[in-house]
Amino acid sequence: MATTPALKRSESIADSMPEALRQSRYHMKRCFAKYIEQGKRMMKLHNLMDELEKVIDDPAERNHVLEGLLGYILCTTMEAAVVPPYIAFATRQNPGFWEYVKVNANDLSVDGITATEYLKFKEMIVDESWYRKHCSFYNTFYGFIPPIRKVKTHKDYLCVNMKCRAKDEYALEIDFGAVDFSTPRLTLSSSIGNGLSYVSKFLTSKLNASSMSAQCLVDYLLTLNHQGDKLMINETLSTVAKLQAALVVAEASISSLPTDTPYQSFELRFKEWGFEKGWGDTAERVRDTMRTLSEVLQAPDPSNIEKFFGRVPTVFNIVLFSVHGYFGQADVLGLPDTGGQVVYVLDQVVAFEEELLQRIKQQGLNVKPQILVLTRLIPDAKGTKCNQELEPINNTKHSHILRVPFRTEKGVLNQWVSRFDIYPYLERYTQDASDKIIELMEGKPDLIIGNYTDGNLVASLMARKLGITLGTIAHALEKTKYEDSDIKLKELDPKYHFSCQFTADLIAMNSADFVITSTYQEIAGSKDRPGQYESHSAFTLPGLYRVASGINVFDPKFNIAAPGADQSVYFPYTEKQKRLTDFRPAIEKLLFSKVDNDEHIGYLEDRTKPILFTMARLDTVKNTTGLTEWFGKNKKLRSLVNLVVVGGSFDPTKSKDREEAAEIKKMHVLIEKYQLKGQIRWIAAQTDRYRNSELYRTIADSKGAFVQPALYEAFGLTVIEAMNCGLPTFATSQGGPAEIIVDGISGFHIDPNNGDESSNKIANFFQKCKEDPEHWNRISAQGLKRIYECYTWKIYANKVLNMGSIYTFWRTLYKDQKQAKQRYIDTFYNLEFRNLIKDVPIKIDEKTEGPKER
Ligand code: UDP
Ligand code: LCN
Repeated sequence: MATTPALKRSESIADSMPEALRQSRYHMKRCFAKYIEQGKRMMKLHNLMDELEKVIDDPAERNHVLEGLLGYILCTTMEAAVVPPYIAFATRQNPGFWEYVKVNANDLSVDGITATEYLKFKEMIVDESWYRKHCSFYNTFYGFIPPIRKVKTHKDYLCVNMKCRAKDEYALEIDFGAVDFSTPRLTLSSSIGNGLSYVSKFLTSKLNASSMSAQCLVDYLLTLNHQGDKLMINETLSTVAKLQAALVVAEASISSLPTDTPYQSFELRFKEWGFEKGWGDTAERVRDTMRTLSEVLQAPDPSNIEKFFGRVPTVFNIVLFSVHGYFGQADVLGLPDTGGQVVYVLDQVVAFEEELLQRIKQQGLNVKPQILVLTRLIPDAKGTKCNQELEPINNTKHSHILRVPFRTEKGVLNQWVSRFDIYPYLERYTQDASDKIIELMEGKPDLIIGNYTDGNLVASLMARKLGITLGTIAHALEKTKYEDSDIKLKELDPKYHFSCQFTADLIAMNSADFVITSTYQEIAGSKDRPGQYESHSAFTLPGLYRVASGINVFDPKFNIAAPGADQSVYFPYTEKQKRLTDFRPAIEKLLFSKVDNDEHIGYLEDRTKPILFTMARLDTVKNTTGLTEWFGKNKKLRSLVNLVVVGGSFDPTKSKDREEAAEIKKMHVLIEKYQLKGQIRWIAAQTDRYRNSELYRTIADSKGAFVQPALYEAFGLTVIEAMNCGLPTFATSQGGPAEIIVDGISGFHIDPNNGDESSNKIANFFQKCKEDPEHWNRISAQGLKRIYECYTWKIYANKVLNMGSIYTFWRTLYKDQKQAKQRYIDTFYNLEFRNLIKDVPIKIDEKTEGPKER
């Protein structure tokens, strides 16, 4: 479509749409009549466009309409709810900016509506379709349609109850915005995700605005301690004036000392003046930190504020929650539900510990940091170490995995539980885990970080209980992974328990002091696609509750801190001296032996061809079967390369994971259907990251490429692993990878919904490499450059620890509002979440062990 004009800055869709419709009134009357022809339903942009195409069949005429304002408005439409005679549009001109309008199809009149009104339209559609289904069920089984009040079963109740929802004036509506009105907000889409730097700016104006706020900073510094030992200042310096004066004296006194004089040599004198440890390890560092604080107190500015908080000793002990399992350091990757999150958390701990040790040394302190990763202890550990309570974390000195079992009324639960069914165990787990943590750490941690819905919920419950700063990491918010997962609640809930999951997500994201994301798109999407968090701003779970304001993506709590890949494992194929040559014979067999066994099936007839490689858990959303089908269909691609797929296992009856079993079956069907034997090698899930890294590099030796074809990928660690190994990478345009790779430069984007286009793009690459081998080298080198510039754990750890420090102060400034919001969250948790988990079946163990519940 040709480029269309945007609205003037001041114009809303509601203002401009009447004129846009007037300009093409004849066509629009017909088009809107067509939209409502089929009655109540939801329409996506492509449905709206398809209908429009049918109505205006002359392409020139159609282009004329679409090139105008109307085309622009339609293109900003994310979805439309058709409830004759109205069509309600949910439009989004820019990330985070939504506007809702309704158009009367009879007279094309336009009215702006609120998010709530729009959601009611959606509910009416769902209500009607359920009621219809309900009636037909009764008709079939009982030969009559029930009057609305005669309900027998719980299901009936829900149906009838839901029938009334859209019209129910008192239906439950969740509005976090109403209890969160005083914290400052960003206003530009481009600033979203830069919370840390904006908090420094907001702090600047707050500290500038009143002497009260500067006193808050002094009061905050007075609270700092490590296990009861005061840090930075003591009560002698209890006011801004006293602190400022003492800083001048202290700075003057150290300026005459050699820069490397250790703190201990002037510690006693400083103590008399009211200073405690924590300013630095040497005279130079102490002086610099003091100068920074003096400048902040004199005339605050964001860079000094950020620098000062980067140095304040606030965080020594961190607890990370990554609850669902299998969580371990060996033999777990590729097991159901165990993917990138485990890799991320373990690498994150190593990076945190290194950064903490460096900071503590520079603060002049003699403190051992402690990091605990809390996960679930699974007695039936299937040969992994997931039944071991305490496990030191590799490549760290002071960090451990602490496993605490799930308990039910029958005692300890022995078996693995899918992440979708995990909710009933979490409250008791929080209690048990908190007790263990406090025992092991001999006190409270300074920072709690949750991972994924379950870990975030537990982290928020514990942070609330102990009054600790909370950071959350979603990894993947399930809501956007499944199309229309909100209004399809009734259909999806029995399988995925999304009602619990979305409720838990809302609780955690609203409890968090800061939210860590891997990419911008995770928060606010792109021009055309809403972000994962953004999709929680307004939505409805018909029959449960309506969310008028779930999260605000302009909240400065959002921060992008992208993970890296362990570069001692994932290094370029060109670093010959480091290559893990011991794996060569095993990898040779893995790729090329001709037998089928438990580890691999299929074979590669022509081993001189480059290898097209993919590796992922065998989830539907990973689309490994999609890639296999694209390959099967594309003759040119098949002539150029072999396909190697790592993922899942081969016997669907043995898989415990619902989605995996279906995908396994599909893989077998595709191999048969496209006669792929001889050109495909399907390798079962791999659990050794060292061997995997060598596998990536072996594929690079073959001048092959990595493909990440997911229907949607939140971030995609495999993408950066492959790029770290120097392997040219094709990755989905849907989600995080689109931000990691600059298309055509450091790799390629592929559209998972357009298999032909994607497989041709891959085939063209290999064709081009055949003609110009330098092409392969260029993409490989650019991929590495991109990684080194943006995706390393060092950058990550520095950013996140700065967050821990600055948000710990920030939350004290908004204490009252935070408390009010917490009360709202508590109510939501108690009255909604606790009820929802009652519908999730508790797993029955074949054998249980451990103390029985009295
Ligand atoms: N992985 C693995 N073996 C497999 C499949 C995946 O070791 O059979 C690893 C992969 O190397 C990566 C992680 O699991 O480190 C997957 O992370 P990603 O972010 O790509 O996806 P997720 O599984 O978290 O959705
Ligand atoms: C979960 C996912 O789905 C991936 O996209 C991420 O890379 C992984 O977690 C680590 O954050």
